[in-house]
Amino acid sequence: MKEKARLISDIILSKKRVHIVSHIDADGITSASIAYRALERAGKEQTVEFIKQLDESKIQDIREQNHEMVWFTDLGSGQLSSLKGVNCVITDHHEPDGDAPPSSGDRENILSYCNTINELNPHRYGLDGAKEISGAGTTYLVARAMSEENKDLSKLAIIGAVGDLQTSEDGRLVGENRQILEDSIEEGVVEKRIDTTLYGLASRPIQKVLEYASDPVLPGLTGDESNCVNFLVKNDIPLKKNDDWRNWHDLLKEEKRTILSELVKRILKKGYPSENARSLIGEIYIFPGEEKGTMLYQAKEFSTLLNSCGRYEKGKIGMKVCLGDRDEYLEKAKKLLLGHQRTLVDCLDYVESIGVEEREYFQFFHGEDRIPDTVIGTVAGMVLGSGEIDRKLPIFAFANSHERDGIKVSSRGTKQLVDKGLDLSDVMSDCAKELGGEGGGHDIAAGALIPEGREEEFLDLVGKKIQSQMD
Ligand SMILES: [Mn+2]
Repeated sequence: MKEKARLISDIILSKKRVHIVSHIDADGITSASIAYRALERAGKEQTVEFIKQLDESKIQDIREQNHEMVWFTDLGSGQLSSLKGVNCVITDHHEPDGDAPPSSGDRENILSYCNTINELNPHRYGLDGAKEISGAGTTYLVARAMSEENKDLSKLAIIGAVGDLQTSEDGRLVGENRQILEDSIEEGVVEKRIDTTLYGLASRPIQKVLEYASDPVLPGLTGDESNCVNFLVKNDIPLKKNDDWRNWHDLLKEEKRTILSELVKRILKKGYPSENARSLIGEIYIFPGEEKGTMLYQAKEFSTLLNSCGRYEKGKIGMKVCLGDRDEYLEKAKKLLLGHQRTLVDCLDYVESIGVEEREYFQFFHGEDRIPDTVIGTVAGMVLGSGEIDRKLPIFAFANSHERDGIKVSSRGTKQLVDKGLDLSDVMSDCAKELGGEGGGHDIAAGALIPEGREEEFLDLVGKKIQSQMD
């Protein structure tokens, strides 16, 4: 991959102007930010655009714009054969499209093919694009090849990987991501710690961290603020320091230890799986250069902020924050997040009211017009992680997509299911294609767009496909 990154870097450095086209989520926003800063440092002129999906009409637009060079980040590999003749480079980690040569086989052949299309993608090297490196990671490798000075951009690659849920069960980044993590630690922009994996450590009061916990669910505490307050008081944890709420990073080591061991006891006593207890503790990534007590202090929260910019189609606001704005654009980003959180609460309430229907090989719900297609994937993931439904079946969620004229489908699995053979990327792309739609993504999380009114047919195909994968 280093070799390939160097080649792409040489191509980019030979151009004057580069147009960046990136995916509009945390990984895509960090990818574009890495590319933007690297180009700026190299004295290039650069423009950026964020898109939800690289479809045929978008490719046609780009073709007609006649850019000197287009740099696709966090997308492009799935549309490789349609991009022939576009003067471009690609740094991506999604599954390459079916018409491209296979990712295994004769190494020389693969490398020579890759050399003609200038794409950097871990799948070409037998690496797992869902776990080992993200779009921001592949983009970082090219930035790093462009100049040693870009080593500090490794921080953004860490945010991208965390945002794309590449960490393993114990919170750790693995594979190529680990190398990037080492760069970032050497550079002093990231620190790794063993701590709790619960969300909101930097920006929420402790009782709110417990109340909002969803992965894992804390029995008797999740969703019940007064129980959370009582729990802390009973364990002699002061909630405030002077007049301010304490956050997790304000706690003493012993206080953290008390809370965690009490939580583990609670989870086990209520009969939840021991892996829930284990998943409470893991590796976390923090940024010493950011203000403690803000959302930018920890990778998980930083990436959440960027994802909410993406969902409201405000990729550029997220990018400004990545590039260092801590003022106007940070405030805008926070407003988007607040709105997003309200939306999610409403959506979860809706799913609870309609219920999740179980079939033999999967479970599903339909968000109709009540769940925006931009958040349907997140909602599906939250429902699967809620502790209220069976985690032994992957979940599929539908939502009407007016903008794209069809039905958006999102699916989420678990690591256990993937280990047993589940590959949602294949499920979504095959089943959608059969109905004249399109789909793809990762083995553990994938999406599709299918024609209206074909949901039942789609589910039939999905059942058969999963059966064939798991048997
Ligand atoms: Mn990505």
